[in-house]
Amino acid sequence: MSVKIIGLKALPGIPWQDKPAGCKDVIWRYSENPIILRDQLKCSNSIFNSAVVPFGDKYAGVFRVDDRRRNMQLHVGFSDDAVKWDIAEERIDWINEDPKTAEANPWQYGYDPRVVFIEDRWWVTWCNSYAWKPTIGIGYTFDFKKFYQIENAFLPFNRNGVLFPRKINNKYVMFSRPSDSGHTPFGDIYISQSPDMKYWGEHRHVMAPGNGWESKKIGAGPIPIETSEGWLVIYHGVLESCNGFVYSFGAVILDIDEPWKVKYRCSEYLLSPQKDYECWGDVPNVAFPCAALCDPDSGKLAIYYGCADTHVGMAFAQVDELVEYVKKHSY
Ligand code: BMA
Repeated sequence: MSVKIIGLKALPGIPWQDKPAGCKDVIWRYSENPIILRDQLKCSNSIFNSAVVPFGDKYAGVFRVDDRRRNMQLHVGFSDDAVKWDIAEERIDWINEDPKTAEANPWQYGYDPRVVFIEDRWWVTWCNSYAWKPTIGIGYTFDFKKFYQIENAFLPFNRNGVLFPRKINNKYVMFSRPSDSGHTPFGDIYISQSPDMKYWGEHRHVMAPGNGWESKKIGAGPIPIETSEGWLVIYHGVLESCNGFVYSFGAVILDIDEPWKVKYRCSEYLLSPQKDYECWGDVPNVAFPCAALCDPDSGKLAIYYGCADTHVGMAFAQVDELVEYVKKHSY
């Protein structure tokens, strides 16, 4: 492989699929999509925008489950092969060890989780309700059994908080996307930095909306992947049509030491909602990526994305091909 993938471990047991003959795209969908169906749980109206990670020699994840009261909840799940998931019926019951934090921020709702291992634990970020307004919640777990919540990173209104997988220049680094209280008609990606996961500052602008497919708003997706070419970041972009928003995803490569600096930004989307399960559901025309699993030796990549705010799909790529594609179509 021409592109080196840094800091990731080999992935066992995933039933990878090769690019289908004749496929012209750099990303291809899993043939059995969607991999998680909306009614997999007794309590679920829908299961989508979810985060998965390697855990021991298997896989674990935090899943967005909108229950049948249409409340947005986070549930833990486990898998042997990263495709068939066993998701808990009960939502995660966050432990808040600081009574002042617990009092200030009782659980209301949470959605669109991301999960990443940094140093000694798995960190979870999500869109968390504070005073019934969205901002970035943060928590961690050592074992996917007990989950601890700490202070929210920011004031409302904010969404799409995504951590980098290691400190950069001795600071934790997180993307976020300041927003409004509703279905925000704007949105740029920013970076914030923190010495301790509690106090966030040194905010930097990364990117504004761009070409048609991402002309309304953008937001970071899976955890960035460190490569010899820079941070490979998959993100969603939104187009506003006469029939509502259309969520696709694309990719950008950021500078390793100053990740607010864009090196290459792909002018085209990589995947847009075109299959029935992406176009039909509670919110039509949504492909919303929240996680990616990457095997460093083979460069195989599996991207997990919410489909139509209803179920979870999976798509594959080859990291070196993807990096070359982004560079070739950069503007
Ligand atoms: C965004 C978020 C996502 C959702 C998307 C499309 O604002 O709420 O959770 O997938 O809208 O409805």
